[in-house]
Amino acid sequence: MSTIYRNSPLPRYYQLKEIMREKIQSGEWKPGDLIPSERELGERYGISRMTARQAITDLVNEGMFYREQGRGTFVSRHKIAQQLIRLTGFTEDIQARGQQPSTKVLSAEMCPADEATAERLSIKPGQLVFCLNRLRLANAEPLAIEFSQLNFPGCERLLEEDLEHNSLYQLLEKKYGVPLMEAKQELEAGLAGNREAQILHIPVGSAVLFIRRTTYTENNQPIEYVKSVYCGNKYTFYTHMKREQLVP
Ligand code: 16G
Repeated sequence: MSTIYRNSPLPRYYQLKEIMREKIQSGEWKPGDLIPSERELGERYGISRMTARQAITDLVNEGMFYREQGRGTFVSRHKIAQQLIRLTGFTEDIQARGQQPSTKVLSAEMCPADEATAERLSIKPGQLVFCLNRLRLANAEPLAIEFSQLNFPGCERLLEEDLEHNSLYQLLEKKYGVPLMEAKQELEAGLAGNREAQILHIPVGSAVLFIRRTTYTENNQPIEYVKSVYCGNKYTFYTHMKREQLVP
């Protein structure tokens, strides 16, 4: 993406963020580089300064950029920290490690939401949601089983997608116009039962990590509730924490 599409369902500041992210990922903008000013970005992409400011501020908050008083905004040098606070999906995570992601779809169907799912997705129990069960692999080795339940207008169209060869997050953002804004996640240690052991090719009783994630689009609207089981010995979760500055 290198242009801002006026009739895209994605907000303009969000499109600009993606453009700037791509410039960093492709190496066009290097750590320590001064990025164009709000005015320059506004002129280049035909958007208002306010919109450009919102995109820059978001990337400053994500740790991609840092501001220096009176000098401008620069690309951060702390590459790892960026990865830690960005909301990413499996495909992106595995590619960032230089490995080859792949997927086996175990099932994909519309099914009624149970109580717990309905609560997470702010809908009524029994409402039909898109349910996707996938085995996720890295370099052809099974890494995780993910059971995703999605609800947004038109989510049933996902039934027609090739989810074996496409990233769900990329489809949501690029094709369905559903920007992913934030996620809440719970992690819990556990042991693999029969079913998990069989699918993940690990012995019954191996250490696994159970993860539950709720992902939100704009206006705090939950769209995805995912329950996953990760092989305990193959995945590391990093968190980057900052101590709050005490105001004297
Ligand atoms: C991650 C997410 C999962 C999301 C998936 C999308 C965790 C624990 N879960 O695995 O919620 O559905 O990515 O991946 O990180 P995709 O874009 O490759 O389909």
